[in-house]
This record gives sequence, structure tokens and C-alpha cells, in this order.
Amino acid sequence: MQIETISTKPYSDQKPGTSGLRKKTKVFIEQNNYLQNFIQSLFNVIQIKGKRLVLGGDGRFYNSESIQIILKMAIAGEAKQIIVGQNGYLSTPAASVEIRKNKTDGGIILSASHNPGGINGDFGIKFDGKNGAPAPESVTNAIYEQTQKIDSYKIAKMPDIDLMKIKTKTFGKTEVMIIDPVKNYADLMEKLFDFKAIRTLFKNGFSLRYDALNAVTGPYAKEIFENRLGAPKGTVTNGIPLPDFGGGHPDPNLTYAKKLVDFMYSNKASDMGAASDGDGDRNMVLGKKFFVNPSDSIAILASYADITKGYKKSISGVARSMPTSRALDLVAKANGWDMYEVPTGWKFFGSLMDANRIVFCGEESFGAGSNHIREKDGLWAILFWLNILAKTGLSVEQVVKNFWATYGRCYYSRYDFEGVDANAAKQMMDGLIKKLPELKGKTVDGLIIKKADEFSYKDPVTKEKSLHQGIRIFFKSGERVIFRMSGTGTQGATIRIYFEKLVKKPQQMELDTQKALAKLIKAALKISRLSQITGRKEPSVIT
Ligand code: VG1
Ligand code: CO
Repeated sequence: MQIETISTKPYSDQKPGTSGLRKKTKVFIEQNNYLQNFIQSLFNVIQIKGKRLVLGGDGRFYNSESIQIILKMAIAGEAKQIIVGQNGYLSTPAASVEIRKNKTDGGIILSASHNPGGINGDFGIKFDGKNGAPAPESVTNAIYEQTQKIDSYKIAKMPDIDLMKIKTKTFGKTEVMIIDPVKNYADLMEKLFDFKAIRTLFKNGFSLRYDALNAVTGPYAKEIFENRLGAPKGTVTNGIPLPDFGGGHPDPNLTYAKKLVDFMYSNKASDMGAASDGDGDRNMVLGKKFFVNPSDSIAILASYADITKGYKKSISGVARSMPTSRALDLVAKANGWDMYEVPTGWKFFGSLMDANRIVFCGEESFGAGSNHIREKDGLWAILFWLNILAKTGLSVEQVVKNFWATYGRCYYSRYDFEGVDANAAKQMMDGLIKKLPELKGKTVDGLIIKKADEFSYKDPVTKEKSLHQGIRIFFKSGERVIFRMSGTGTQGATIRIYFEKLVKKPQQMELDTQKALAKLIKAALKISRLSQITGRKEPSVIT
């Protein structure tokens, strides 16, 4: 086999964000060797020769072409084995399962997650280490450094490899093993949750509507819900992965999964509604005319650990990302579990899990998971919910309201201002940071500021430090507001503001979220001067 060495020049913008490298699809296609540069840089860092990797993606536009390029580069680099999902498909959680089960040196996931796909959409690359977790900053920084000085890459000159059939074939020194992307993942779910109880639930007429948003989870959901759990055919909607996700935005939230939300708020609603994002690591859960806030969701799941098959043993601890509401803290406190607060991005949970410090973790951005893998896991969370409903006989709404009655209710909302002018966004954040020392003690719209700072984190296991992880403002009456810049957007800047208020009095728990938080939202916008500086009056997405 002929190996070509092709000269290339570095690009300055290949710095991975919160979750890998994410850019406009056209950047990957039109800028010469954009993908190749990043992959060769990655291969240089991990020293690809003799290594074993998992490879797959969420099926978005450019998935197939990228997989062929990466395979040929891995063959040129003399990788020992590449395990590829059939058709090039692997959800992010399934990739984590395969990395761990096959004990590979890591895995490459081609996805821009919840960002839209297609030629005018986004494309991305995530890299997981051998524990199956997103690579830590030390690794992504090393990759970035390589991209700054790369001058050539290696690729095997050969025809495309057929990924349609499940089989194993060797090319040069590299074995390419094509696997069923669903089986190992579904088997693991069956070990964690009580499939028998959930089967009975469906048999007794319980209805679920799962919207795969034409992204990667369709085949997983069909196998698990319809085949293994006996839910009626049609439970999974938009179940065929499409390169442009059918023109939709594969982000399971109230704005982008509108069709499912409208259905769940109609009189025809199913008992439960659910959706996942492009690469299958996020989840949204709805009851009849009822939305489950993701911060509540992870807290509720953790509180029901003992009814599952997989989490009966004692729980060491739990963790949440800093902006996630403190509902989980209340569960941890009641159960005597350790509690960790980490920066946004799943990589920070990995080291805590490897050190057996935590079992469950979650993010407000529709992410929940456990130590069964090292990525967040959309279908896992949905199955956990089904397990709870099957065992308790309660509705989604009843489960949530019982939780509030026991622990109190953390009113929670996130405002996303997408596509903001990058300079204006920076000006606003810098202005706020400068103002932090003088905020303490100030009263804004009747709310007294108790503390204002920037969140930084030192990993208790690896001792790695992460600075500037978001601005926090705490109020005397218990409310909290956080300002962060997104690390996953691809156009301009995205500013996220997170609002939280804990209420313990039962009679105050029935309020509408936006009403309950109105005063706080107004005060936060005033403090940040967001409208004046960015010219934006309304957020693009409200959760
Ligand atoms: C967002 C979320 C964060 C999540 C990340 C990756 O990051 O806020 O909680 O871990 O996406 O999720 P940011 O920096 O844009 O706020 V996924 O499903 O895109 O891999
Ligand atoms: Co995702």
C-alpha cells in the first residue's frame, strides 16, 4: 500500500472548545486539509503507531467522507486497530461504551452535537481518552499546539473502505473492525435498568413518544424501546438519521424540539415525551403538559438510585456543573453523599468517576449520566425515568412534584443570546469582571448582592486548574445568577445567563418559572448592561 506524505499549513483557529473542535461544515470542506491537520495533530499527540481507537459519528453531513479520511490516515500512521460503527454511526455514549468495553486507547466522535448539520450547518470532532471521557485540557492543548506548527500529514492511497457490512479486514498494519453500533450499548442499558418492569409498563398501555430529531439515536431507540421493551411501533419518531437532520436543529429543548413539545402539551399527549440531541448524549423529558427541568431531572434520578438494578450499592458522591441548579446538592445532603461542583463540560466528571468519588452527575444543558460510561447519556436518562415510572406507578408530573415537596423547588431558567457580536460580548463580560469587587453589598431592584466572583476549579484528583469558568453573583435572599460565554457556538459569540432561586414553602411552589424569577432576571440584565452593550433585547432560547 502506498503512503503519501502531503504538505500542509497550520490554521490558527483549531482550538477545541467545551466539547471538542466545532466549526461550520464549510470550513472543514473548503479550507484545505482542515480535518487532516487536526487529525494528524491528534495522532502526533497520542502517537498513533500501534494504538487502538474507536471511530464513529452522528451521521451528519461530511460524516462518511471524514471517516474514510481518518481511516486512511490511521492506516498510514500504522494504528493497530480501528473499531468503526457500521455506516460510520456511533452515538457519543455508545462510543464511550465501546472504548471501555474494548479497552482501546481512546475514540474519535464526529459530531457537532446539538448544533445543526448540513452543508450550511456545523461539523465537529470530539476526542475521548482511554477511560471513555472527553480528553482533558492537557491533551486538547497539546493537540492545539500541534495544529499551530503542522507541516505535513500522512495518508494511505487506497479506495474507500466499505462500512455497510459488519466484518473485520486488515489494511497494512491496521485492522479495521466494523461493529453493530447499537448492541453493546443496549446490552449495558439492560444491565442497569429493570427492563422487565418497563416491559410490563408498556404492556399495560403506558405511552411514550421519543423524538430522535433525525439524528443518531433513532436506531438505538428503536432497538431499545420498540424491540427490547415492546413499546408499540411508532413510539420512536424521526428515527432515521439524516445528514442535515431533516433541516432541524437537533437540540432537545423547548425551542428546537417544538413539535414534540406541542404534542406533549396537546390533548393527545403521551404519558411521557423524550428527545435527544444530534450525538445522543443529551435528553429532554416531558410529562403530559409538563416540562422537567434538566437540573431537577438529574437530582430526581439520583434520589431514586435504589429502585434500579445498577445503582443499588452505596453511592459515594454526585457532581454537577457550576451553573446547574442546586437541587442535586439537596439530595446529596439528605443522603450524606459527597458533592462536587465542576466547570461546564463533561470532561471534569471523568476524573472524579475514575477515582470512584462520584456515581451520578449532570448539567443544566439537558445532560445527565453516571459512572457506567464517561460521557453524558441521553437514552440512559430516559430509561432511568421509565424505570422510576414503572416502579412507582406515578406520572412524570407527580414524581417531580413529590420531589419538590420533599426537597424544595429550585426555580431555574437559562437565557441564551446566540450570534452576538464577539467584540460586544467580550466587552460585556470584561466589564462585569472589572465591576465584581464593587458589587458586594449593592442593592439592585430590591435584591442585595452578597458575593460576586469568577468561578475557578482545581480538579481534586488530577490537580489540574481551570480558571475563568463563569461569573457568579449570589444574593442575600438566596438567588444566584451566572454569566458564561459558550465554548460550542460557531457563529459570533453566545452568552448564557443562568438564573436560580430555591423556594422551600409549598404554597410558593406552584408559580410559573418565568414569573418566579422575573425580579432576578431584571436585576441581572441591569447589572450586566447586556442590552446596551450588545443591542440584544430578547434571548434566542429560553429554557
Ligand atoms: C454546552 C453546554 C455544556 C455541554 C456542552 C457540550 O457548552 O452548556 O453544558 O457540556 O455544550 O454538550 P457551552 O460551552 O456552549 O455552554 V454536547 O451535547 O454539545 O457535546
Ligand atoms: Co451532544
